[in-house]
Amino acid sequence: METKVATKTISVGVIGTGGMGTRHATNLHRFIGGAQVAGVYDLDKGHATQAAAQCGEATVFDDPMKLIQDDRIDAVLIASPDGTHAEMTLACLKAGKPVLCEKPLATSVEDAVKVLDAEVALGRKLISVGFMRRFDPHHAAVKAAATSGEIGRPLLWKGVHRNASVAFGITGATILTNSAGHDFDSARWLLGEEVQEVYVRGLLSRPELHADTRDLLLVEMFMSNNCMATAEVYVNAEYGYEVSAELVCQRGTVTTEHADKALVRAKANRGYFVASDWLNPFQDAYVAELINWVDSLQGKDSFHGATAWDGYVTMMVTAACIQSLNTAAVAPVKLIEKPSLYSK
Ligand code: ISE
Repeated sequence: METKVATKTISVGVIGTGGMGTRHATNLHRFIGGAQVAGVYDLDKGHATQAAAQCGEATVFDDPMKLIQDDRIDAVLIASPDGTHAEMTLACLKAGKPVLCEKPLATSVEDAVKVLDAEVALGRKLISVGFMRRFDPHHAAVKAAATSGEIGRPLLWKGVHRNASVAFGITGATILTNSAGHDFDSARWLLGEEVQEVYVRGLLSRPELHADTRDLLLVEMFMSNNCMATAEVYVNAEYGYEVSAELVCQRGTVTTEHADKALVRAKANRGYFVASDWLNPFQDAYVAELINWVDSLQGKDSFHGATAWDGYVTMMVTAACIQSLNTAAVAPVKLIEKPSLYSK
């Protein structure tokens, strides 16, 4: 990540102040000493104004492009709807500003390639992508155990990704683009290998849903170096939100721990609460991601999270998964050669 003058407070503009954008903005304001929220934008100006009020002195912009170009903004955090990410990220590159873009980096292969090409042409890594599981302590512990060498090399990644519910009529393609991207990134990152082929099947969990819905997906990934990965992505699990990952290694396995540690006795039951969405289970990860991002902008550290290359690869895997789901056949993932910018 590019360096700025060390210790300069980074003025961040936040685009999109729905649940995720507001969480990032308030995390920046409360927990990140080296940054301030200087601007916010949302299509719903009322939302933007509410978020600004929680973050001190932020200016409410009425146009995201003006926020990106404004001299008072050093860096941009994009948390607007998925379909806007590529265009906003390209505008940040044009303005020469670092950007932390929520996943997905793009919603089509064409746009992902456009963004990657633009950054490679610029020759500077300005883009970071919000695959926050890379900063989650539970996932990081799995990575550390796997790379310790104690249990041999990882062979298989197994993921479970459950959401309580999603909007009526959502398609398998949207779930693969919006939700499953986390699993593709987690598998690549934890195995340290690239996806070569995928096979996806999906089903409709309840007859009362739209007939085209595929809300329970099984994804199989065949990876480089003779590794495999498999994910259950179920977005209408009703009971709550859960994510886990397990690595089967040559001489042992390692699995993420659940975040909720308190034993609760209530309603003739003894057990653990389950979160209703991702904001609290991944709160530590969101904060760690922001700390590392801002440190990298201040020249104190390099950014350890996902780059535009990872965002591009995820979109390529997503497109292959959509093809596989539609054809019930194995689909190849054909990546371009990794530009040298991302090997540094
Ligand atoms: C959401 O946008 C997220 O990022 C969550 O982590 C994921 O679990 C959910 O499916 C997405 O919609």
